[in-house]
Amino acid sequence: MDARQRLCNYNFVVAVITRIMGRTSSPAFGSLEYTSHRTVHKKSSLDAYTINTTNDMNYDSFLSIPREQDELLRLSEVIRNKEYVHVEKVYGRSTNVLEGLELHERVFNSFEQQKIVDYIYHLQCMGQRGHLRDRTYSEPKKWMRGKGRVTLQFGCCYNYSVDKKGNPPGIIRDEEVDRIPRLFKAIIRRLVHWSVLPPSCVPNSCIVNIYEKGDCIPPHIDHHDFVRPFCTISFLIESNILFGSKLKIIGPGEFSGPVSIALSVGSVLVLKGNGADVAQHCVPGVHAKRISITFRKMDERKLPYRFIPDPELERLKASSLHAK
Ligand SMILES: O=C(O)CCC(=O)C(=O)O
Repeated sequence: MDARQRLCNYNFVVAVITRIMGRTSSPAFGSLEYTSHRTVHKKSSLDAYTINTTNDMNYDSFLSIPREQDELLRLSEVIRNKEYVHVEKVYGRSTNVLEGLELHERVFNSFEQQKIVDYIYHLQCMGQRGHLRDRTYSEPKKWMRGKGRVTLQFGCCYNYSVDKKGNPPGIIRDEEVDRIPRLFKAIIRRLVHWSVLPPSCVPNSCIVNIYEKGDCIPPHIDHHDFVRPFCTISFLIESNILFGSKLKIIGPGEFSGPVSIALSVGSVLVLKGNGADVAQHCVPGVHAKRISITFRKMDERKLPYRFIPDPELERLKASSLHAK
């Protein structure tokens, strides 16, 4: 039994004891798999949780900043870099392949990171115990260094390459995964209210990547089943992301490219324009455990057949808080 499984078992025991004692657990963790009362359609425990608690809990409290004044202070501390330039010849033309990239740093502080990461570990435990929908949680077999990383998908099932059933890369429209959890909706709300993402592009899907030491994501351009902009939030360690019109694969988890951008902890990288569509990007094998969450809005023509829009996300509009 490895440390992760021990933690999973520990969380399970704590949750059961908590339930027996009739208390609810901390909202940051949620009592996801154990809220079995009034279950509506228990295909996934996360679903049961979402359905049962829609009106019970204000998800703002997950990332609570008590007063508007504090939020303005926090907002003023965000560092935004929107001036990335790297010129390459693309189809014979000099092109800034980084046009459209933005890095917003200090969007999440260490306290918030802790809540988010703890919650992700909790989701991972649920996945390991089979309490999430089949395609929500995926833990690939490690057969060589740099291969595979744990992923959790919400909102839609995305296929990175042709799967066992012959589905091509992209959104698998007839596959269901769990809906976006409340804490992640609170994150989206912040991204829109803090002008990291425009209200016209509120994400309705996300992928959590849990990288162990040595795990990577190879060079790619995100599929056009997702509209632009989309964004990635980084947690646990600072790591580099490489960009370039043609990134090179040197070996397992080893890549090279002309531009390396340091993704600080709590930062949000926004991809659009050439930065999303001309340049490839990749994360070389990480030096220690890392977690990222990529939020994306699906092209309306590619929505899963049984997709139900989330009213809270639909209502999201730009707040009166103004970014720098
Ligand atoms: O982990 C990251 O920062 C990058 C993730 C990514 O490129 C993706 O999910 O497509």
